[in-house]
Formats: sequence, C-alpha cells, structure tokens
Amino acid sequence: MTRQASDSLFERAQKTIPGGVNSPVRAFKGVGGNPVFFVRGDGPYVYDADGNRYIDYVGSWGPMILGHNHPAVVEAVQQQASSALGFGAPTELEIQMAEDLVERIPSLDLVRMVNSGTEATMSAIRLARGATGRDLIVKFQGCYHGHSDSLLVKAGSGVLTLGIPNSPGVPAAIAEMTLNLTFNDSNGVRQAFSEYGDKIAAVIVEPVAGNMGCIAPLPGFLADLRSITSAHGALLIFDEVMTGCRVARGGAQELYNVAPDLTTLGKVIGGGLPVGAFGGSREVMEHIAPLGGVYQAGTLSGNPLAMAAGLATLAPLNTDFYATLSARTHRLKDGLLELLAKHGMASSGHAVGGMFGVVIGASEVSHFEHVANSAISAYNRFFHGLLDNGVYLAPSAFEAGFVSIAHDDGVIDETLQVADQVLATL
Ligand code: HOZ
Repeated sequence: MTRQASDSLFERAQKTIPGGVNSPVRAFKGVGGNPVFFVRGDGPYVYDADGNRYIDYVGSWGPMILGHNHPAVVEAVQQQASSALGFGAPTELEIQMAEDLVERIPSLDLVRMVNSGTEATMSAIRLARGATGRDLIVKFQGCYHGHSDSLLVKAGSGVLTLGIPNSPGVPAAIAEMTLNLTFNDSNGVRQAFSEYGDKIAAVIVEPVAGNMGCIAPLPGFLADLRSITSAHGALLIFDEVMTGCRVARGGAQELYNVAPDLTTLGKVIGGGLPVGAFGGSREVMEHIAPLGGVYQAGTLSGNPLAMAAGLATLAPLNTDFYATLSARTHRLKDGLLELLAKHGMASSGHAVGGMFGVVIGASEVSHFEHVANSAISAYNRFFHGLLDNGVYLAPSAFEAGFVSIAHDDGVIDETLQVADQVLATL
C-alpha cells in the first residue's frame, strides 16, 4: 500500500500548521511514520487521499457510533443547512437535545450545550468550585479531561503519547490545585479526603478510562467515589465525553448504576460535529449564569447544525442497539487477545459498550502504570502492520478503540484475519 498523496499533504501541512496537525496525537509521533490524510468515510470504512480503504476503529475518536456517512445524519445536517447555519440565539433543536439527554441520563435535570469536551469539563470544574466554594480538584493519573489548565496535570491521551505529563504554560499555582490519584484505587481517594476533605470541590473521573488505552472501573470503585465525595460535601463529576451514549443508552452511569452530581458529554451527542455539554442536578446547575453567578458562555453553543447531527445520531440508540454493539466489540477484543496469545504475546484488554483497548505486554490493566510499562514498541509495530493492510487503529498505545454498529461480524472477522497475518510477521 502506498501513501504518496498523504505524505505530500503532510509535507505541505507542516509549512502552515504546527506539526502539520490540528491535534497532536494525529501527528503519529507515538507510533512513528507519517499521518494518513483522509478524504471520505462510509460505514465502517475510511478512505485516504491515495484511495486506500481502511476498516476504521478510531471513528472520529468516538462520535461515529452509527458508522461514517450515515444517511439519516447526513440528511438531518443537509436539511438544517438549507434553513440556517446558526443564529447565536435560541432554537427548538436545543430544547429537543436537552430533553433527549435529560430523559436518557436521569442524573441530569439541567444541561448546557458547549462546543467541545474540553469546554464541557473546564466549565464543570468552574461550576464545582463555584457551587462548593472550594478550590481543590481530584483527578486520576492517565485520565484526560481536555486541555484546560486545571485538568492538564499528569493527563492521558496526547500528553502521554508525546511524553509531556505537565504542560509548560500551566501555572504552578493552578497545577497545585489538582490532586492526582491512581485510577481504581479507592483507598488512595479515602486518604486524600482524610487529609484535604474540606478543601476538595470535586472528583472528576472518566468512569471508563479511555485516554490510557481503555480501562474499565474495578467493581465498587465508582460507588466508592460516590460515597466518599458525598460524605465530604464534594461533587462527583463523571467525564462521559467518551462513554456518554457510547457504552450504554444512559452512559457509564447507567451501566455501573452510580449517579454523579455533574456529567460532561461530547462526541456521540454531536454525531461528528463539534459539540460538548455539561449537566447535573438542578441545585448545582442553578449556579450557572444567567441563573447564578458562575459564568460560562459561547457564540456557537447549541449550534443548529450540530444539534441536528446529534439528534439524528441519538435517535436509534436504544437498549438493543447497545447489546449488539457491545457483543461485536467483545468479539473483536476477545479475538485480538486470542491471536496475541497464539503468537506468543502476553496481553490484556477491556471492552465496554462500543469502546475497547488491548495492551500488549501486560497481564493485567487497571491503572496508568500498567499501560505505561507495557510493550509500547510492540503496539507500534502491530499498528503499522494493520495500517499497511487496511485496518486503522488509534495512532497511539494510549488511546481507546471505537466500534460502530456498521462494524458487523464480517468486518470484525476480516479485521481478525488481518491481525493474524500481521502478528505472524512481527
Ligand atoms: N485527544 C483525542 C483522543 N483522546 C485526540 C483528538 C484528535 O486528535 O482528534
């Protein structure tokens, strides 16, 4: 497979775009080589600038739960585009979106639309601080909540991939307000609260970690976070930007039966257009302007094109949909683990709803250190072998994979056949 057109686009891109990309993980720094430039998507497939076809397990990093170019989503966007692209004023579509989300996710009484996951988590943190009158935030190492200052401390995703755990430009005084603990370690959380309990505004967590590979919560971990935060008057924030409407109809909080005070959303709820949201109980959300003094705003928030794409994507997402999606995702993850074992590579992995991760060179994966100490170079060789044979995984061992409903059993089997051939050559 040749990628000359992608290579020359990358060369051109680097002249006017930092690193040639608009988001660092895309630069392939983690896996080596040049990024692929895409032109078109169709169901489970994406096509690059050279016309090569790939089975896509990135899915725009989550939103493409129905597959690429889904007719109902495309039609909804086209129809809205023919009426108006935006007003910076209210529309009924925003109410429909809020009503849909509040119905799906019972912990939401009120929800505010924004334009990205980063905006959603940044706003939720400000709200938590404003509502509690406290400053400290607890997060977990390797969890990524976007790139706002408070949350860019020992984060996951691109900062892990590029090895910049603490970004220059984040003032030390702000970083000191964030306590970093170990994912899946309830005792660590208890200890932090026994020391700083009356100063902690919130614990923010990806209920299924998706930015250090994919790591499911251990039984009881999320429930422990709920009880510890409640006992100390702190808020619990579930960052469901990835998991929301992706692992279950009502997100990870439905799957694990734990209700947070605040939830952040993005990705699936925008159907591929730039969207984020944060919401929670009426009591907490009433601190947000114009009802309360915590300020947050945005010209493009609730943009009608994005609302139309999101509503069309959410419409078919019922309980049966998730049963099918989850079965396919497990089939893929289990198949990959079997193949890795067959080819003599120890590995471990998780699949939750439409998210999965396989870690090569680790027999157990429940927190950041397990992934950090895994065989990253083996993942990178596997990644390139798959890429050259028409399967597109995330270009970093520290990212989750995403399956869409268009990835039927035939597509999964084709992926496993390719993986078998590639692993035989590594
Ligand atoms: N940080 C994103 C994944 N966790 C990558 C975003 C992108 O490159 O589009």
